[in-house]
Amino acid sequence: MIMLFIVPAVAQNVGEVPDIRSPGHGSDIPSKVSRIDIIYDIPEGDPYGYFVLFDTNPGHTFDGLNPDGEYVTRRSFTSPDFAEFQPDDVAYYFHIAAADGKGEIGPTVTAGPYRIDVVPPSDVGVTAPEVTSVRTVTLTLRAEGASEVHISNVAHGEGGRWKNLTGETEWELSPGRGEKTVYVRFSDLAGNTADTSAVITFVAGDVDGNVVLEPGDAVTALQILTGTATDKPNPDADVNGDGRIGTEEAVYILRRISDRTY
Ligand SMILES: [Ca+2]
Ligand SMILES: [Ca+2]
Repeated sequence: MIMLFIVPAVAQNVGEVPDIRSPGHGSDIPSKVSRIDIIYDIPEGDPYGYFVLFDTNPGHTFDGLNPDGEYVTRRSFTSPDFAEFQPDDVAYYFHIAAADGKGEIGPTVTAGPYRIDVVPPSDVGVTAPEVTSVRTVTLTLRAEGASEVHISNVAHGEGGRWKNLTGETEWELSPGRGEKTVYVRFSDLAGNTADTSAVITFVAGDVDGNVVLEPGDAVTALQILTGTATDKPNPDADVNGDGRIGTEEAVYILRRISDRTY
């Protein structure tokens, strides 16, 4: 037979531990700093020391039967280094109760969650057209455990802006022809990053927009010049940046074709 006793509430000799805070961690904010420093003030009563415990449980009560955790006498405590558990946005809680000189334990106070994330995004990738003659391309992005993405024509994490991660995004390639590298960096909320990239070849002077540079493009450029073109030209075929398709484009196209460098 199991007897359950309900202990009547007695006046406790020590009060709740006040002003529990972490200098390095905000509550409920993911961080890659894998040790949590905690400081606290002196409770009312006559505290001799403190029972303290970090775990992933939002609720805990220290009492005479269950004084687990560690016993410390100072007013600060640092967690173990949680990095060894490779937490990927795991919530940790800090529990504390003061004890008086007779070992009587006061009320338990819990602080947190303190979210620790040391795992960068995984399975990252970007899919893009290999060849294009349109300056704005669609990128398909994928990543596990990422919330933001930085895309750049310059380098990973440079010369662009961080945006919320979406599965697809439009991206404008840098000016000029040839191979363009698009640098993609993914980040989680704690700032752990993972990089990937795509190489896209931009075909300049593709007036008719079929992504191949050929004599027909020069013909179309000349038709536009003489006002006899029937189809709208690809506006990104403008190679000299004057906003029009004309002689310069026709000359460029014929020269590129003869060079066999597109
Ligand atoms: Ca992560
Ligand atoms: Ca063409």
